[in-house]
Amino acid sequence: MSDREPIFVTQPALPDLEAFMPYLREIWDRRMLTNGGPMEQRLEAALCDYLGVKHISLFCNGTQALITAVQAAGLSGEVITTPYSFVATAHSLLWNHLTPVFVDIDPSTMNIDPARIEAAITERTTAILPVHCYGHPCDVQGIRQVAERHGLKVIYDAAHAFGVRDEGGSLLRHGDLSVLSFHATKVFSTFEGGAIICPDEATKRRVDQLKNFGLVPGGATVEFVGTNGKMSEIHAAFGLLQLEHLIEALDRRRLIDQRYREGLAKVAGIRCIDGVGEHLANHAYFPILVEPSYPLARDVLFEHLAAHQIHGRLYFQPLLSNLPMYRDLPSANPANLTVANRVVGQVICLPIYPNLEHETVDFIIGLIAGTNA
Ligand code: T4K
Repeated sequence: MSDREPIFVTQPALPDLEAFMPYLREIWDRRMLTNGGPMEQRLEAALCDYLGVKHISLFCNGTQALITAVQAAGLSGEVITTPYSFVATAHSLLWNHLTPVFVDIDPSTMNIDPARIEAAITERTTAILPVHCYGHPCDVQGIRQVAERHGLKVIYDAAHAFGVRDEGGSLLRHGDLSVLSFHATKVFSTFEGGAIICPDEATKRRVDQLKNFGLVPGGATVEFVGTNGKMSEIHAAFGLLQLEHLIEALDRRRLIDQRYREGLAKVAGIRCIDGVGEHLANHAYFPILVEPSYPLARDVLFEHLAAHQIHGRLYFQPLLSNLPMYRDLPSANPANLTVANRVVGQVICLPIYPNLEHETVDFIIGLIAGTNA
């Protein structure tokens, strides 16, 4: 075992603690701690501005936001989704008494393959729940076309896609709703947190109501079976502080991404996944695929890295379709999901975060290339 300090897949970038003190003082003085306070409102406005979207509703975490987005869309029956994601994606459907229908992924992006969606549609299908996995954009046009042909709603799980853009603007503008996560491990964090991007003011009002127990504004009565999904003032304040440092943090991520790509380009059997153009991406994750031509099996390489204190992650193993609560669904049959079942045995997410030293990136590249073994 190496005597190096352990390096994990991510590490939150924390601003100077002193810089948080004025925010705390403001909250203490005001004694307004939650329930739509000024910090929450300021963060909503700042994020609309930063992300280039018009309506956003903040949540206590991404999972509650996802569950509420699915509820707000008013779905029934079956929802088509990807097996290659974090478990919160499929769980948001079960929480809403919906049946997930898994469709295989595109091997070049790891996102749901629109060409396979149509065959999975039945008369019970009401929506598609794709994931911009690793922050790499889905084929949004392909998905929109299928959805329009069949009158389906589209809710994007954009938990990884904070700040990602395409040629037309924010990636979050696609679909009926998009959902973000601001968990500690994410590009933009409020410790725990999340958000729903809404297409219009009326939808935002409904979502705001659903995350506040279903109370009508003012609290005179309750219209819906809502939840408590609100973001507290302290979390919102941390978000405001984080935003001040975000551009610098994204830039550092971009350089690390570039360094990995250059360093691994000549390593036979290692494939880096192409995302979106480098100035449009957020470099949230750095997944590599260990292909059969690499001299070691994926698990052997993973253990080799861990023995040198490099603790990557096998996101997203196990596949959702292989988990106990999903594996008996007809769509979970591995024969329908051959790409996802193959890729999940090849992937390693390497460490990437703003304070990761370039020397460590070179060390990791060296381990993978065999020069430091
Ligand atoms: N949809 C998708 C597609 C998602 O990926 C997620 C969450 C959601 C929805 C739901 O959003 P949230 O409800 O979480 O907002 C993590 C996160 O818990 C989860 O947010 C995330 N996706 C998922 C992909 O990853 P773990 O179990 O890998 O986290 P953990 O605690 O092992 O952390 C990984 C490494 O990060 C640690 O080894 C050390 C480092 N770390 C972690 C934390 C929490 C720190 O340095 N500081 C920290 O505070 O799940």
